[in-house]
Formats: sequence, C-alpha cells, structure tokens
Amino acid sequence: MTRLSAATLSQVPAGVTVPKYDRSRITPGIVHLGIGAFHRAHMAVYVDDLLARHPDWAIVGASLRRPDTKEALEPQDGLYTVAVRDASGTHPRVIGSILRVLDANTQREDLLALMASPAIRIVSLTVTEKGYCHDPATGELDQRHPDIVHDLANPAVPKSAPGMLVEALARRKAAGIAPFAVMSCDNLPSNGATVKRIVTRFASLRDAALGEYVGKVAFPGTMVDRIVPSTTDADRETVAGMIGAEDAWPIMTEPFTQWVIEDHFPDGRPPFEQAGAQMVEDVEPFERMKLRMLNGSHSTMAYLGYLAGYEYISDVMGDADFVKLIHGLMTEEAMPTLDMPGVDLGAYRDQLLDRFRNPALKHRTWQIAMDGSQKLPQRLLGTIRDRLKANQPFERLGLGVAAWMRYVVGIDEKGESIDVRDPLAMRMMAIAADAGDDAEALYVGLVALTEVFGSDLADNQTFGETVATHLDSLFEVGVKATVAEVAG
Ligand code: CS2
Repeated sequence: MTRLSAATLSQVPAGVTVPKYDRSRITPGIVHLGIGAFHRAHMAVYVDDLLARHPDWAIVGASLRRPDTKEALEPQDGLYTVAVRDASGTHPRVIGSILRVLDANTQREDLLALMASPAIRIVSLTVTEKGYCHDPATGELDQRHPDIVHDLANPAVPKSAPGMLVEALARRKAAGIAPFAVMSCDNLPSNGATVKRIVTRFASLRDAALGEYVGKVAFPGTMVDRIVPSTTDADRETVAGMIGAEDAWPIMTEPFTQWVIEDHFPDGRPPFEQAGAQMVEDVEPFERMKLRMLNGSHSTMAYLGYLAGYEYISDVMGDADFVKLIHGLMTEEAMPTLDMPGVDLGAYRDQLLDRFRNPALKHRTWQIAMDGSQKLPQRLLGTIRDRLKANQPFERLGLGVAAWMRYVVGIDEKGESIDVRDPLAMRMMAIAADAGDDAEALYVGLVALTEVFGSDLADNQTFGETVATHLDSLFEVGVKATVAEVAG
C-alpha cells in the first residue's frame, strides 16, 4: 500500500476531506513544542482551517522527548489523518498544517534558530503537566529538577521546555526581534499565568535583565478540550482502509472540540475565532470549569474504573453506580465551586456524560491514570480546598483521591501488578512498600508528598478523615462496593 504523502494526496478518495490550500505556499508562523496526539487533534486542526486565507501561520512541530512523531510524519511530508469517531461511524480528514517536525535532541540548534527568527510569532506548547518542571502544588519552578539544573548550567543547549523558551527569547532580545507569544495548551490551572511564572523565574535565574524581559512577554492562557485516545494498530488499519494509503500515525478523536483563548498576542495571531475558537479577556473561569468537571471526573473514573476492571471510559459509563457517582461529583461537589455567568453548567455536565459514553472512542482508563501526581492538584484538590473553605462535604472527590492512593500501590484487586506511570512512581512504591497492608500508614505516607498535597491538606483533619476512610473501604470491601456506597 502507498504511504500518505504530498505525492499521494491526490489519490485519497473523494469522501475524505484534504487541505484546501496549496501546501507549497504556506510558511511557518508558529512553533509548537510537544507535537503529540493532542496537538494534532486540536490546534493543528484549527490552523488547518485557516491556512487557505492566512498562509503564513503554518506550524513547525518539535518533539522534546521521543522522535517518534517526526519519524512517522517525515515520510508523509507532515500529513496525517484525524479520524472523528462516534456512534455514526468514523470520519477521516487529512490535516496539512504541520510543515515539518524537528527533534529537539538531535536538531536543537535548528529549532532554536527557528524559534528566534522573526517569522515565528507564537510558540505554543503541549508538553503535559510534567513538562513544565514545576511543583504542581504551588505552580512554582522546581529548581532541583534535573533538566532545570542542566539548563541553568548549559543555557545554550537546553533540554527542558522552560530552557528552550528562554534561550530562544534571549536570542530574540539580543537580536532586537520582538518576542513571540508563549501559548500553553496544557491542562494546568491558569496555564498562561502559571507558565509565565515558571519561565520568568527560570530566566531570572539565568540573569536578572533577562528575567525582566521575559516578564514582559505575552503568555496568553487557554482552555483546550478534545478527548484523544492513543492510536492503536487496529486504528491504523481502519484509517488506511478509508483513505486508501498507509498513515503511520493517524489520530482518533471525538466530534467535540473546544478552544478558549485569552486574546493577548502583541505580535499578531491568526484569526483563531474564524476556525471556531472563543477569544476572551479572561480564560481562567473556563479552565477551572473544564479541569474540575471534565478532568476531575476523568481521573476519578480512571483510578476507580481501572481497579474495577474497566478498560475504557465507555465501559465505566456502562456501570450505573459509577455514572451516579460522577453525576454527583459534578453536580453536588464541583458545580457549586464554579462561577460561570451565562454558562449552563447542568447542560455542560450532561454533554460531558454523553462524551464519556461515546462507544466508538476507546479511551483507556490506564491512559488517563498516568501522571496522577501532576494532575490531582488542579483536577481534584483545588475543588476540595474550596469545599473545605465553605464547610461543605466532598465525599466523591475524596473517593477520587483515595482511588489514586489505592492505584499507585501498583497491585490491583486480583493481585496483578499495575504499570504505574508517574514521575513520582518510585517514591510512591517505596511508601506503599513501607505501609504494607496498613491503609492508614499508606495515607500518611502519600499525603506527605507536599508537591502534590501542599502542607495545608496534609495537616487538614477533615481531609484526612474523608480520604483515609474511603481508602480503607477500597481495601476492605473493594472498589465496586465502595463506589455503590458513596454514589448513594
Ligand atoms: C485526560 C485528558 O488523559 C487525561 O488525563 O483527562 O487528556 C482529557 O482527555 C483532555 O483534557 C480532554 O480535553
């Protein structure tokens, strides 16, 4: 079978949407760090919609860790398929907005030179929570992070995202070129302000004047939303059958997509609103809503669902007790902490439940369970803090936290080992080993991870009682019985 590429694009069957612009005419205006599946299902699609009329905003992607996306997309001239799936079927579309992909490890200088060039006016990022080398509980740069230590000692050959951004900005400063806007598209709370704080701190550790300069750079915040399960070999086969060519790395996703962007781009931007993005003055309420409602539910379903033997989120949604639990988590515990004038939160919740039910979207609980130590603070713990402040119960959120604690022990209810992926996995396994089968000791050990819980929650008695009680129940009566009990 032929491979998808510029040369074979014209052979794609008529029913498949392909780029409606001349790809030889488009030029890069955006560098995107972290060219994973999410970016290719989200921002790259919005940009693809705009390139016919705004050809100088194409994307050059960069992979900071593994060169797999580069290796897959290079023979395809950057082309790949986004397959939208729901009960009505699979709808493929070929995306052309990514001109090329650079591997930061082997092409670092090319990447920095491009980032420092005047054509690039936006550097966007999806490097996941852990890619910012920060302390998730406080949102501050983790100065002891090995990559940060490395980058401060070797600023011209950075490895980390903050190091790359600051080196490129330093070169622009030296050359008298206006800075690019830095746009984080990761699920961090107040991602614009948070990333600005981290990056500015890193810059000022390099030198004070650079810190001041970076402090004036625009870091527009965003709320990004589209569910993107990992692609499987079966997906590759399905897509090849539909587009009549082999695509080494198609993306499978849902019909829903949302992008809310803080309109702060002093050096210009593509008209993202023409592709359906919402440009707003303050994105924070949207981010909080999405993190607490969607991601908070996701993480809770991921830990409990995995432990209950459910492989996919849609399987979890087939269990009435789980649905009740998640409905209650959103309605009773998360929604009262949100202030969203003009947004119907009940309708938002119902739409989320429908999205979670999508039977065609094979979204693994294990995938969402990854990196919990980096995700919990903004997904569950912030909501819990607000509930504590208001003297309100948070049983379901507390169960979500307990389920994470149960999960990171690394052994499921059948005694099988769990592949726990998390930057703190080694430390958490040691804590679990020390605790043995003592749930209280496990709670005490894990809550002492202040980069996750802060010292306020570690010392909070109500928090401790709620979470430890649920944790005990998870061990004593098991996940399904505990979920049924807490769901009410
Ligand atoms: C998920 C998110 O893997 C995860 O942690 O909760 O990737 C989620 O699918 C997206 O944020 C949806 O926009």
